[in-house]
Amino acid sequence: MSTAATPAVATATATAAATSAPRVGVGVLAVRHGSSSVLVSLRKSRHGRGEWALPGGHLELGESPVECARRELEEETGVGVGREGSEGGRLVATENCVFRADGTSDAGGAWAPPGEERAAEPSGGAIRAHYITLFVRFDEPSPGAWPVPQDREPEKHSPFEFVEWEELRGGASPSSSKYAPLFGPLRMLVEKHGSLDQLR
Ligand code: 8DG
Ligand code: MG
Repeated sequence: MSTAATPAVATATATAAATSAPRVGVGVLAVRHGSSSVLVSLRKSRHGRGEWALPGGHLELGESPVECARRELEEETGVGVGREGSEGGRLVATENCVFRADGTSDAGGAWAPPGEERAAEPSGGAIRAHYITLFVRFDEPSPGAWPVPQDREPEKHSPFEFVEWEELRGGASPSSSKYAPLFGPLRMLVEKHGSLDQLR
């Protein structure tokens, strides 16, 4: 047992490319009316290329999480959500995601209080990026209220499509799921929440 508990950040090696501090990302849960489907697409940018992710982006200076979510959803899919009512947006979850040099990601946190055993250091290598993700949920207020999502940033991701939460979780056969792998923050969220009803 180790008694000298040291914060993980003090021992992990950050690559030159990694930012010196965690950044804030926003992931948008855009839920189709009367379903458990959310918008996802396959990422083409270097960070998370080939992984399925929610619409989203960086929280900009002075923005609220809900404003950021509304802006990113509109920019990336053309779906505009109102400021009032049930679709108005709620912060429903957060995740802490550390992206490693080998392409894996984890929840970080090998720290333990003095006298308690530290968790093993994650094995994925140096830190490439570290994001706190704020997940904001919008609900389509009535059937067909939202326009069909547009492919507005084809260089950054595949066209967005609605996919059932159960399917994102891997459905009956996770190994053959079309929607794998998931981008780190979404993978963490999906692993913790068996249904979208738990994210209200
Ligand atoms: P921006 O720089 O214009 O704000 O964003 P973007 O051009 O849309 O880039 P992005 O890669 O989609 O988003 C920027 C970062 O936001 C991404 O590299 C990591 C972070 N991020 C999270 N969670 C999520 C998520 O669920 N979806 C998306 N798209 N990005 C997320 O931390
Ligand atoms: Mg984006």
